[in-house]
Order: sequence, then C-alpha cells, then structure tokens
Amino acid sequence: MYTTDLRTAEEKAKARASEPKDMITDTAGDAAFQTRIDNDEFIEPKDEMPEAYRKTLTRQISQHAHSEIVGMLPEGNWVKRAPSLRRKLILLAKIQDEAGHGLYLYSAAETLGTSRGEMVNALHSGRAKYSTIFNYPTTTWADIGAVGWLVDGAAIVNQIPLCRTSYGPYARAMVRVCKEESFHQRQGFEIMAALAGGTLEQKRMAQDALNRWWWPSIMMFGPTDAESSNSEQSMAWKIKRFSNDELRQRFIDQTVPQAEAIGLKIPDPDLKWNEERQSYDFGPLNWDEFWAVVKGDGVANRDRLEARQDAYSEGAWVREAAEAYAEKQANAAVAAE
Ligand code: FAQ
Repeated sequence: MYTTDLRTAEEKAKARASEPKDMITDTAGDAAFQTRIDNDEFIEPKDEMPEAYRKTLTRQISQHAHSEIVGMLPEGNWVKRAPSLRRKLILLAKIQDEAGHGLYLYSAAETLGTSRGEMVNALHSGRAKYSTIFNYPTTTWADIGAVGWLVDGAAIVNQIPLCRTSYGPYARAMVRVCKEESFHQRQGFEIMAALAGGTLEQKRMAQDALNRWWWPSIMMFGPTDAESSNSEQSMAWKIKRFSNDELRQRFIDQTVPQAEAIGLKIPDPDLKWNEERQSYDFGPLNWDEFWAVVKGDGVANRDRLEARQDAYSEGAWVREAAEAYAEKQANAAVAAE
C-alpha cells in the first residue's frame, strides 16, 4: 500500500544518527522543511524531516491505530446479542472496518521507521495511549447506537481534517477511513432513531445511553487548547489543522440538532444557543475523569488491555504460520531461479 523502506527501525535510527547534522537538524534544514509545510506539500516517507516531526507523527498515528483496534472490543461485546440478523450483520461489518482502519494506520506509521511489533508492544506494556472513549462499557443495545452516532460522529469531525494532514501516507489512509466512519455514524444514528421512536422503555434506553456517552464523547477531542501540550507544534506542522476546542465545538453544534430531531435531550443543563457566536455554549467537562481514564483508571481500562494481550498471544500461531509460509515461498522462489 505504501512505499516501504525495508531496513529495520534500528538500522534506520543508526543511519539517521550518522547523517550530517545539517541535513535534518540545523536551522536551515528546519526552515526548508517548514517552507514545504507552509506550501501545503505532502511529506513522504523518504523525505527529510525533523526527528521531532517523525516522533510526533509516530505517536499520533500509532495511538490512532491502537484506538481503532481497542475500539472493536466494546462493540464486539454485542455481536452475539444484536437484536436481529440484520443488526448483527451490520455490526460485524462495522467491527471489521475498524480492524481495517487499524491496519492502514499501522502501515502508515511503519513508514516512519517503527515496526508494528514495536507499536503493539508499546500498547500492551501500557506505554502507548489509545482513546479514552473505549474504556467505557457498552451495557445495553442502545450503547451500540450511541457509539456509532456519537463516537464515530466525533471521529469523523476529528478525522476529516486529517485527510489534509501534512504526512502523505496518513492523509491518504484517512480518506477511506472517513468514508467508512460516515457509514458507521449513520447506522448508529439509525439505531438511536429506531429506539427513540419505539416504546417508552426503548426511548428511555436511548436517552440513558445518550446520558452516559455524551460527556466521554466530547472529551475524545482531547484536553482544552490551553492544556494541550502537543497542539501548537502539531498545528505549525499541519499535522493537526484545527485545535481540540474548535473540533469539539463543531461536533456539539452539529450533534445537538440531530438529538432534537429524534426527540432526545443532550444531558447538559448549560447547553444554550449563543446567537452572537452562532454556536452552542456548553457546561464544564469533568477533566479529572478524563485524566484518570487516560492514566488507566477508567471502568474498563484493565479489561481492554488484558483482552488485547490475550488476543495477541492466542494469535501467535497465525503469525508463525504466516512467517513460515512466507519463508517457504521465498525458498521456492530461490530454488526456481
Ligand atoms: N484519549 O496535546 P494533546 C475512533 C492525550 S478513533 C487518550 O491535545 P494531541 C474510531 C494525548 O495523546 C479515535 N489520550 O494531544 C472508532 C497527549 O498525550 P501524549 C481516536 C488522549 O495528540 C469509532 C495528551 O493527552 N482518534 O474513534 C486523548 O495533539 C468507533 C495531551 O493532548 C484519533 O486518534 C484521548 N481522547 O491531540 C473505532 C485521531 N486526547 O501522547 C471503533 C487522531 C488527548 O503526549 C469504534 N488523533 N490525549 O502522551 C488526534 O487527532 C490527536 O492525537 C488528539 C489529541 C486530538 C486525539
């Protein structure tokens, strides 16, 4: 899918360390790089880039990939209990899409010189983050609607600008991801609309799911701009095109009318249309909860990590078989020459 440099991460790091310093780290090199960014050029895997740019991107893309993979778990919980065959098929297809997103993203991150094994290891050892949202449990079928509507909805708002992020492989991966997320958002909204238009009990279920998922969904956009340690540099490099607060506001403004359309109430007493700003004012977010979840103390953090570690060890035989097959093919190709 991408141009792949076949050297190991270690070999690449060694090669970079031996590069003349003025190639990548001096002021002139950085200025030339920034000029390319300012001219909206895509940066490609073999281009020169400041080490900090490579590091920031590897961090963001790998965390994004981990989120897609861990994000399969809360929904996977409902495959067996989906209320109809149609719902089950749709949910299965959605979860498979998320696996695909994780794979494109790991591939994009690998082009920066870190192997997938290293990234996965960082996740499993608790060193790498993944989105806070996936540490909340899906306790009713309505939660599957809320995840599609709100979580995929928030993901789209955050990810559409990433289709124009400055790193080529990441931007190209995001085009397809966004198309699929858009379908996911629609199916989630359709589940919520069906429940909200159903019996009193179903409507209560939908409202309860909205009550529990609203605040974690708007926290997905990350800390406020004042607290966002990476934003300033990431925006200067056009990795991020909009700030966390700008995207959060955009999501709220577009989601409130959707809730109204299906007769549900956003659980925020301070939510109010601001005529002057042409946007909604909203109440305070619980940042203590956000940071606790980031640090591993959410309701489901431990379960999620354990499930990923188990899946990885249970899948070891598949990786071994694939490697043995690849080796067999390579040997056969040599023998045929
Ligand atoms: N969760 O300086 P900032 C999906 C961390 S995919 C955990 O503002 P940045 C699809 C942040 O890493 C959802 N940690 O950071 C799906 C940093 O710590 P670090 C994932 C968070 O990177 C749907 C620190 O806080 N999407 O939903 C979070 O500039 C349904 C300071 O923050 C992406 O990853 C958080 N929510 O901005 C799948 C999109 N927020 O790393 C299945 C790409 C912040 O320095 C089912 N990523 N932190 O140690 C981004 O756009 C950015 O990375 C942000 C954070 C906006 C998430």
